[in-house]
Amino acid sequence: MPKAEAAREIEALRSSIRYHNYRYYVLDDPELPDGEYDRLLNRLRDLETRFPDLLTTDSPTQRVGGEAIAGFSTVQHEVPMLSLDNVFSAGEFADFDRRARERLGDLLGRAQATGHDLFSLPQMTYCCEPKLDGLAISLLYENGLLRRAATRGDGVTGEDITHNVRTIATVPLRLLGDNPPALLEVRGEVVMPKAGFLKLNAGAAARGEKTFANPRNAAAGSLRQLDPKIAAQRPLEFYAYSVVQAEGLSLPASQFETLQKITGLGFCISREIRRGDGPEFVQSFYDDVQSRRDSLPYEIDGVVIKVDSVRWQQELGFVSRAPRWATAYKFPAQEAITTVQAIEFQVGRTGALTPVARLAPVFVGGVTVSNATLHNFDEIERMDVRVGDSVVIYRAGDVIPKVVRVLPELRPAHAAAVVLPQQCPVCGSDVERPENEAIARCSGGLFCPAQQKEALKHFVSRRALDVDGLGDKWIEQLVDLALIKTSADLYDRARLNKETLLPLERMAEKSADNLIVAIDASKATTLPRFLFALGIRDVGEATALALARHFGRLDAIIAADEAALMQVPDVGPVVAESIATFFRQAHNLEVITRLRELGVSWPDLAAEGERAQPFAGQTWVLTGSLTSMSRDQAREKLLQLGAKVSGSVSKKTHCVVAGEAAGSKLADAEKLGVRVIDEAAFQQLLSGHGL
Ligand code: D41
Repeated sequence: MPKAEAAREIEALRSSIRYHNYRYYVLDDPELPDGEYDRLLNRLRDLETRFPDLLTTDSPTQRVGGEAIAGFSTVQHEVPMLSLDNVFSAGEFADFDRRARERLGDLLGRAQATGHDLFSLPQMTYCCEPKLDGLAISLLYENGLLRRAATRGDGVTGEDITHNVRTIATVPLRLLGDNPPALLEVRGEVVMPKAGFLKLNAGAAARGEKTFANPRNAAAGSLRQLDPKIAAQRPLEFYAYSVVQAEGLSLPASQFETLQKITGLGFCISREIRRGDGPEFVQSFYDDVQSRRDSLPYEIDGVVIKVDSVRWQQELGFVSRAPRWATAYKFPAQEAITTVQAIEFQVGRTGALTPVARLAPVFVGGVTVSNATLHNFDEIERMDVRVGDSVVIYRAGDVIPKVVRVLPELRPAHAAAVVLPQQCPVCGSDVERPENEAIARCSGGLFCPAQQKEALKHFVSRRALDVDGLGDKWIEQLVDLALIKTSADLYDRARLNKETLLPLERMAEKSADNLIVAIDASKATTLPRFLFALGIRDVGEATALALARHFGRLDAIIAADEAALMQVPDVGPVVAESIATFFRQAHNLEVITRLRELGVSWPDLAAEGERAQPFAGQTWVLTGSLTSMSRDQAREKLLQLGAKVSGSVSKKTHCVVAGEAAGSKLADAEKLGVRVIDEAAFQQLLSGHGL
């Protein structure tokens, strides 16, 4: 191929790849299947190898081009990177809003805006952004090419991290468009998405390597590497939040519109950014983002509120490195310091003793917390937590707060070390803690009322036998009154009937009737649910399903030895031993026999291989509400046909079932061009497969 022709093809390929990167990363709306994209990239690589002098550093193949660097050089920020002041409440934000408007009122030569007059000042328009919890960096482009990427540092002097930042797929190496600006400086946040962080840590843990405490540290650690090959393997993303220099590009006089505009140059911005007027709008934005915090792909620690008008921004200026026109409005702290008043041990379903710290009540992340988990005895020893200690506790989303560290310098002289009890605090049986295990267990088994209660709560739970209305409080009373001990007792009408139920606290005629009906209704179940309900150690829903699929019948599972059990996908020696041990216990077999005699039943499945799995390899997503079956039932049927069921739509989704009032997942599917079917079509499909 003549060189001139190669040059033309190379340019065309680069421009096409840049465009498809933009569709994929910025618009989240890819046009090309992955395979096609790879084909373009491979063709470009191939041509660049054959014509090495046509290789340029802005080529999409050159993200991990360079060698490791010897050390970081420093960079002077021409425009200082400002910091942000914080507010923590609606009242504090109202003060920020008032100050800004009063100041503008003065500056614009209007009447001094005080007291009542303030109300005559128009509302301020704000650009509202989530506050991503990552690292602020600055990107400098000359004639459309990425020249330099630097950390914030102290705001004036940062470090050159261009070699690592080039590896981030959402950082354009060359700006999109035909007329690149002579100069452009864009600032934003580098984050590691939560999903990528969990995967990275899981991999590190499996290899026995050090894990990162949070996504922010992981992102920072990745950018601090000398060798860009490491950063290239880390799932990092860049989100732009401001433009500080632009030559040869006219920018709108609005923060919000500026951000929209630079998406056209190839930058990603957060999807949560909104614009609106006044503190009320800001508060609704804050509440909305906070309520969705856990489901966002990245961690955030608040929102950032900016005066939208660039003209007003200039009028307001800044004080000691923080703008007067922007503020962070932080979510309540997730960490707090308090003292440990006692450490107690709770006994779980499998007898595991979980230490719980009773705390002096403390307000953290918006709620008052007075208990925190310590996970297991190892954790107590590792942190050396003592009664009387001051500790840092952490609370995220709706998970149980946990003790993260002790503050030894605040330890009182009388602080007492915790000893592992030798006897179960509930039933008095011996506590066992095998040599190399972190978990201590009560050896009482189903003799222990605590284990009885937890086993029963699990048995009736939604994903197990799903007994409607039999909540934890009822189970506790039923066990405390010795009405029931095992799951089989639930179905024994000589023990549990209207007369025996009525003496329970808060039990009325009607609720007793309803409860009996619900318990009876749960008798018709499925093999995977029943297996899961048994509460075998290490057997969660997925393993229960795999066992049911593999063996088809319960008796085959009971009869299986460890070697046979290990034939099941994902069952290793530890799980196989748990299962075999469970079915060797005479009392477990007795309970199972009684359950069957009392009418608990399920259809057998054809063992694996005999039954087709027409949906094997497909990922399905359910959205909206179905009228003919519950979401759980729909999910179960899909699993039976061999499909995987996922909670979110991606390019890889095979099909989305959209029920009534389907929301964002339906929109996602339509955007990605994923097949969508309604409930009627879904039912037809199921019946075609005998379900
Ligand atoms: O998401 C963020 N972390 C974020 C940080 C954001 N959305 N906007 C920001 N805007 C600014 C100004 C107003 C100074 C342009 C910021 C930051 N600064 C910032 N990040 C770290 C220090 C300051």
